[in-house]
Amino acid sequence: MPRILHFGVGNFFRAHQAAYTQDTPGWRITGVSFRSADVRDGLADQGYDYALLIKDAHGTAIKRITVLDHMLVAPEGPQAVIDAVADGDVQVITLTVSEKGYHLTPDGRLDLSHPAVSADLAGGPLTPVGALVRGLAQRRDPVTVLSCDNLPENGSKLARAVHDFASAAGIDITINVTFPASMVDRITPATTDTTRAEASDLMAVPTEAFSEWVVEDHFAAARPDWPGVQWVDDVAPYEMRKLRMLNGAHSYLAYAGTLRGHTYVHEAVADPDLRATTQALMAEAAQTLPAEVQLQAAQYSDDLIARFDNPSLHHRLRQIAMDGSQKLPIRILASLAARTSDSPALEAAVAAWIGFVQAEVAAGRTLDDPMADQIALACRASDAKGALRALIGAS
Ligand code: CS2
Repeated sequence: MPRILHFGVGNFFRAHQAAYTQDTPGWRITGVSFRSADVRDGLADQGYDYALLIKDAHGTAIKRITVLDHMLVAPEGPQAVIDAVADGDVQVITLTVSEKGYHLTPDGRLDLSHPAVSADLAGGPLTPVGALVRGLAQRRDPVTVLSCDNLPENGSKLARAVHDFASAAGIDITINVTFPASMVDRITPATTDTTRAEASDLMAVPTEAFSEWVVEDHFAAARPDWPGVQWVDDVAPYEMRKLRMLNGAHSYLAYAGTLRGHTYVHEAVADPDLRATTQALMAEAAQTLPAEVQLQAAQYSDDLIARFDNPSLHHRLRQIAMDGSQKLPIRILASLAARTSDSPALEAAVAAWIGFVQAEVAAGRTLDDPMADQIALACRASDAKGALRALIGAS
C-alpha cells in the first residue's frame, strides 16, 4: 500500500494532512519526530488513533483519525528514519517542522553555520534536511517531498536546503525528486486538559471546521487524491495571501493582545482597537498581493475575522507569539517591503512585537524563540527598539 512519510507529528499535521489522508482510501502514514518521544509514546499507547475535535461557534464534531499507523523517533534511531526516506513504498514525504526546523539563512539558503546543521554534517543528531539527503541518496524510486510549513516558496526553499546539505556533505542524489510548494491552512490550538477530557482521549487535537490546502501539481510519484485539495500550477498568490493576511494578523493579535492582558485570539479580536488595527493590517497587506487574489481580499478578510471570533477554539495568543524572529519577516516585513505608502497597521505589528519581547525580558521570562539570547541582548542596548528592529531585518 502506498505510504506517506511525515516529518513533525504536531497538532497541525494531525488536524490537517492526517485529516485529508483519512478521507483518501488506500494511503497510510508513518510519522517521524525529530525531538522527543512523547507524541510517539502517547499515540502508540492507543494504537496511533486519536480524536480530532472540530469546533465552530455551534459546538464540536468528532472525527476519528486512524490513518497513522507507525512512528519513528529520530534521536532514538536515526538509521530507521533514513531507511524510511529510502523505502520504495513511500511515495510522498510531507513536512511540518515549523519555520525554524529548516535552518535557513535570511536569504533562504541552508545555514551551514547553525549548530544543529554542523552537528548533523559531522554525524551527530539528524536534522529534517539531513535525514532527507541521506535517505534520498539511498533511494531507487522517484518521490515527492512536500513542505507544509508557513514559509513562502516552501518547496523551492526546501529543495535548495537539500541541495546545500548534499553539497556540503559530498552526497549525490540521483533519483527524480520534486519539491512542490503548498499553502496549508487550519487553525489548530494546542491540546489542553479540557480537550482531553472532552474527548476522553489523551491525544485529542482541537481544530476549527475551516480547512484549506493548495498544492502545486508537480509530483514525481503517486499523488494521493486528497479530497478538497486545490491543485494549481502556481501556489505563490495563495501562499502570499495566507501568510500576509491570516498569519500577519495572527502575529499582530498575539503581541498586541498579550500586551493588553488578553489570553485567547477570540478575546483579542473582540477588543475594538485591536479589531480595527487587525482589519487595517489585512487591508494594507492585501494591497501587496498579486491581482488574481486581490479582488477577493475583502471577503477573505471578513472570513478571517469570523474565524478569529470562533469562541469555541480557545486559541492561546502565546502559542502564536513564539518564534517571532522567524515569523515576522515572512508575515509582516514582506508586506512592508512591498508597500509604497504609509503602513500604520503593519508598523503597529512590529511595534507590538517589540513591546512584547521587551515586556517578557523585563519580567525575567525566557522567550520561546531561537533568537531568545540575541533578543534579550538587544533589549539592553541603549537604542533597544533600533537594535530589535535590526535583529529581524526591519528597516
Ligand atoms: C499561527 C499559525 O501559531 C501561528 O503562528 O499563526 O499556526 C496559524 O494558526 C496557521 O497557519 C493557520 O493555518
